Amino acid sequence: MFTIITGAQFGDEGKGKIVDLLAKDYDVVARFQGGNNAGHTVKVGDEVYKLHLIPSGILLDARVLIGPGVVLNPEVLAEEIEMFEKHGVKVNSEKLGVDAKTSIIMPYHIELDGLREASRETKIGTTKRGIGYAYIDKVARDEIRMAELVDKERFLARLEELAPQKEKEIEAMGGDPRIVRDPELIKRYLELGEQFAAYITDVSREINQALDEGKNVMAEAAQGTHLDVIHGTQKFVTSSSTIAGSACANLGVGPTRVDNVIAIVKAYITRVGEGPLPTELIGELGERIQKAGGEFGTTTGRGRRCGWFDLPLLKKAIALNGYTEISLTKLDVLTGLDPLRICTGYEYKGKKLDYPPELTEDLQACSPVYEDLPGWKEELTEVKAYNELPENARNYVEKLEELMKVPVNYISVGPGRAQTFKKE
Ligand code: 2SA
Ligand code: GDP
Ligand code: MG
Repeated sequence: MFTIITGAQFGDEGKGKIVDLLAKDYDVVARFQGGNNAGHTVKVGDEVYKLHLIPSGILLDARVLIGPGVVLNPEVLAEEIEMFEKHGVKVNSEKLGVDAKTSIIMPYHIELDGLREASRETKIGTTKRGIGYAYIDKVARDEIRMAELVDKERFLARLEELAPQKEKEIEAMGGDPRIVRDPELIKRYLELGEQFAAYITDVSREINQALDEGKNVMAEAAQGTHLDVIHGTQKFVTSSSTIAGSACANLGVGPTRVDNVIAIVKAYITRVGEGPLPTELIGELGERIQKAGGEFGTTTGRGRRCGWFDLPLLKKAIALNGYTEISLTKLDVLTGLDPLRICTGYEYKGKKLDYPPELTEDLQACSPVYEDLPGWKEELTEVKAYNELPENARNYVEKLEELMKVPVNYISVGPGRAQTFKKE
């Protein structure tokens, strides 16, 4: 069975939590795009793990893979492995594999990301992790791949070839070009190369073989649908494709092998960084949701902007991903809010829209049209079954399901594994 899990909004829907929950039934879990801009939180008991690169299936028996469409900062991978070892979770080459073609994030990518963001008049609000510049190098065919990082001669030769151009670029943007050939950084990258040599694998081959043997494979996306580099709210997007089709393209698995596509949907909406968010709540109510939901960037700590559930954006996510089921997260956060508002359409230049316009500029000019539902006062975090939910909470879920026309399978009412139940 091949299952793809993606975020249906702007990221941070709770992918980490749901992947961890479902991973017990999977033999392989693979990350297919993005890099350490991602922050996926997994809470087990009192331990909270914030994962940036390693797939969220790591705490179960699954083999975890990082695909060739990921941009990988080796220092971050080393830190993550160390963090797990400190918690008694052994990460070795039997547990984790990294594709030979995975692009490496170099210190100059991070420098360039910061310089470019500082020079932009209209900011994107990137995570400044060098993601965009690593992807630029991938498509420009100037990347350094994992297979080169782990081979000293190849790595040094490739860096020598690329360095003059990188130094020129950094200098032109007012930065310090010495970062490109900094001897300490090069020494560190070579050490990391030695550390990761054993992890190299062919991810496409492994996944296809696993599927041939009847095993279960899960593809885990990072960020969210509307941050997709092609279909998202450009230019306020990340630099990779975050939607389900991207899992096939980036992992090297044919689309005919896909069985399920699971949406992770937050019961409201958040966005971190710049860009349109039609239902954004500025002021007290937005701050209340931000606080109740702990809506702060898992990687950068930035406050996430919060808003009411946005159906037009969800409809587009359903079209882009072809979802077969939905996991609805963070329902508990809505406790005490009355009424609850669902944005069912937009008003745009005097017209009613039920689907987002193609262009970001036009989405920015849309005002939400709401349908109100009564809220509930009860805490939901201890609820263990769907029929234990207050009636108004069930009405809210069922209204969303009716509007989305995709079945809601799981409901999450807290960050812990046990705070999840099936919607019977
Ligand atoms: P980048 O760094 O080039 O990918 O930034 C481009 C845009 O993509 C957004 N982006 C994200 N949005 C939500 N969550 C992300 N991961 C972290 C988290 C974010 C954090 O889990 O909270 O800690 O701030 C993520 N990564 C990238 C980013 O905000 C830009 O709008
Ligand atoms: P991801 O990037 O999609 O994996 O999401 P993040 O981990 O960045 O952000 C989701 C946050 O919400 C994390 O702090 C989770 O622990 C937390 N979380 C996940 N599901 C729930 C839920 O149902 N209720 C509450 N209150 N928190 C949740
Ligand atoms: Mg996140």
